[in-house]
Amino acid sequence: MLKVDRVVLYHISMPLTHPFETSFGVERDRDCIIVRVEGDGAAGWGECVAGAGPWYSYETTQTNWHILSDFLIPMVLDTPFDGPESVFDRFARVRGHNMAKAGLEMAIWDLAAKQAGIPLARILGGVRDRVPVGVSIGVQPSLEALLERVAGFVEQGYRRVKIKIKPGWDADVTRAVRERFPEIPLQVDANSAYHLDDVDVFRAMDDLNLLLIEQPLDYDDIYEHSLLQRELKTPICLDESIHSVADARVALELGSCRVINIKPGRVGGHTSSKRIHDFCRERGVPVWHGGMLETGVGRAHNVALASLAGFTLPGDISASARYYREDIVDPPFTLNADSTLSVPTGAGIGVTINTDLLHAVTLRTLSSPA
Ligand code: OSB
Ligand code: MG
Repeated sequence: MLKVDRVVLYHISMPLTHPFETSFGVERDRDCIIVRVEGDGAAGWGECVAGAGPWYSYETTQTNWHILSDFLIPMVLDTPFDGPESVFDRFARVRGHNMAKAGLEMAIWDLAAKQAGIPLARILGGVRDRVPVGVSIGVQPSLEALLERVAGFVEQGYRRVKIKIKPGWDADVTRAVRERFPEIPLQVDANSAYHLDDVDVFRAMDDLNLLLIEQPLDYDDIYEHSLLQRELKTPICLDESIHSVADARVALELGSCRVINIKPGRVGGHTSSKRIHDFCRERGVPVWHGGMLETGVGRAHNVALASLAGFTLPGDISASARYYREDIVDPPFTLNADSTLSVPTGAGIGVTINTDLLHAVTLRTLSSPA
């Protein structure tokens, strides 16, 4: 039996070392909720990946706070769980709000792993002790700045590069990066900035030997992606459009993509991620682990999940220093020479929380029961 006695929410704001610009806007700070759950003398940690505004999806820090405090936390404190795999299904009564669900669900997975004294990666079914990673690079002020930034990350040892694209910053810049770095595994992410009649933009990138084109069309579209995929040799990868194993099934049946990006926040946590992973694996469809500029708490969860066998493409899980001057976990995540992050070997998420720094970046807290 897995019993949660107390849940504490921390709404935090941490400055990013560099502004992160995508087709939906610029982020300068990471505004999010860190979740602590307590049970049987142990504490588990999770992170809600929504940001301050509803730009990537409809969820925000404020909706996460509301859904957690008014609905999800009471469901957890009510009744013990058989195990962490049953948390997601108990939350099914709440429609949507996957990022709110995931922050709490993943904290409970950490708690369960700590109570069992084993690494989170192990109870999730991970098989790797290091996970291959790349770097996601935002829109830059100029092409020169972009080429310099790519070169800097390549020098640091990142062996897979993703660049953000948006109308006016797409095929030409991608071609320029490909010409400067002819061999580097390269992919692009549009964050839903295009429409079907922009097909020529993607045709112009189709001969650049890209690993994939991520979420070119609407954030909630699956059908039109199937029409675009037919026109391209390059695999389309869906991010924003996939919220469940049911969505993944529709996308693969329709031929809307050949690769899926799994972000546990977007799909409701580890259990839902594992279902999508297992479904894709059975069908021989590669998955990779996306990122949401997580602090070390979310990053530790991502590294553990990405250690499952089906995560065969490099993840958007860069080292702590790529995002933050100082991370809220000890030790921070660092890049290995082979462009991997090591999966922590301690119990649960395997990193400890730097509580002084956590408190320093906290805007408000809520403890249930008080
Ligand atoms: O679409 O993958 C995305 C960051 C915030 C919101 C959406 C996305 C991203 C990234 C960053 O690409 C990946 C990372 O955490 O390094
Ligand atoms: Mg994306």
